[in-house]
Amino acid sequence: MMRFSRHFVRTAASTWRFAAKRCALAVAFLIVVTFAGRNSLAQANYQPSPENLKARQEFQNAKFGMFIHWGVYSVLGSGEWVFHDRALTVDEYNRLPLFFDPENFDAKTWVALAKAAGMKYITITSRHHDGFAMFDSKVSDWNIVQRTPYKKDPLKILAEECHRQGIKLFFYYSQLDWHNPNYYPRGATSWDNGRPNRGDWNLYLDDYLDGQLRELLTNYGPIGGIWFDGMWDKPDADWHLAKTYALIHELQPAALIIPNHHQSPKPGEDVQTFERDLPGQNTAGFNTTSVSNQLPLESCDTLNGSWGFNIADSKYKSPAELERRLVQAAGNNSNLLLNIGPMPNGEIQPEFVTRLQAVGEWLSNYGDSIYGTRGGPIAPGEWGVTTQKDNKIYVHILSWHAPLFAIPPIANKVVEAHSMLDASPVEFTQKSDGVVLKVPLPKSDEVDRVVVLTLAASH
Ligand code: H79
Repeated sequence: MMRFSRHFVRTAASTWRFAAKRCALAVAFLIVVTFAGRNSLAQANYQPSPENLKARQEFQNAKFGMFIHWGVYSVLGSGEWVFHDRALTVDEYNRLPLFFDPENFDAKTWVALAKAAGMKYITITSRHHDGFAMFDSKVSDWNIVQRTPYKKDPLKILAEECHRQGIKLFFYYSQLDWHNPNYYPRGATSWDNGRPNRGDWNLYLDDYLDGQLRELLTNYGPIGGIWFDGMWDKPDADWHLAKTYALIHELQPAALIIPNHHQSPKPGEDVQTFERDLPGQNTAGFNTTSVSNQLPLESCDTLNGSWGFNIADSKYKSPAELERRLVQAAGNNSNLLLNIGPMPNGEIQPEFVTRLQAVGEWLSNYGDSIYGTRGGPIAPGEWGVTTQKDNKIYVHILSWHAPLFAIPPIANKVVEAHSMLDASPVEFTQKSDGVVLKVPLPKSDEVDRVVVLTLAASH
């Protein structure tokens, strides 16, 4: 009996141990499967977290952001594509960081300018297509701290200043890389720049790209999100998006993923962005015409014609053009991300500064019709757009030639109308077939005649 029971006990114990081991294995297997599944499946069934949904609302309320293209390419004053456009070799381009020493870079001035312009967030290139990290990266030495005489991390300095001044900071990140040999097979923009004809694509994505994103989402405090660019270089490649997107959402659930891939939004993405276009218009020729009715929208454009500093580009948009652009974006339910390319010495050229300050001044009068609004009830047209907030509709008349201005029917009763210019009342008649506003012709320097309609609460 004793023997039996000892034997039984031993057997039972080893059976239990075996079962426990098996069980642990099964659990481990399940965990692996669940996590692997989470990467690929969870983004497919992506449910944005409450923090993310809140961040989307805040993003939409912000309406106006500053885009900054700044890198070692700025030294040549020929835009951010100079590596490609001059078909330089990697060895040649490797010299550029040696001359990048922005002694006048002052984050306080940059952030103060964004604020003076009425911008609520900044999106800066953490690295562009040259793959050069403008931040302290341990993933490779192709970065500003290790390769330039400047030796500092400007993104760190900028992030701290943004946090101090209450501006959200987003990082632009190019998935396309003209420098790393593991960006292979190469894409549409490739040229023979001295890289070997082999490379490990998985290593590029899983170690290099995800490694740098982990740094950006860990070392700079809470960030607004990641603005991806360059996927269009290899539209059919497997970019391991589910894995990368899951990583971002895991590290910072409120960070928004904003991909500039020119396609319809994919699972895991939080904002749809349009390059040099209002949503759906595709005047640039490479954007998609399908516009999400779920995601916040953003449209980006340049203040002159260039993204990175271009010494030969004097096609500055006037303050009036910029203000109209912002109004049109808002009326299309979109943000405007307006770009400047600072100089290699860290300064922002005066032509940008004065124009941005003028837009800021305009916004100090008209901001109520932009910030916190959504696209209004009337379809945008040649004449202008509408925005709305609470019980107000802002009719932005950008072009009109008669003292009477008619708009289509509005569901709620209009109880009051006034001009934002001087708060003077605007005469109007509302009938079932539309609303007619009496608006005197514009003054010659008037950019946007904003008529504010106050609606009765619906019953
Ligand atoms: O960072 C700025 C530009 O450097 C970058 N995006 C902005 C925000 C940019 N790169 N290219 N473009 C903008 C223009 C897009 C050109 C394209 Fe094509 C036409 C992409 C796809 C078709 C050229 C031809 C590149 C691939 C094929």
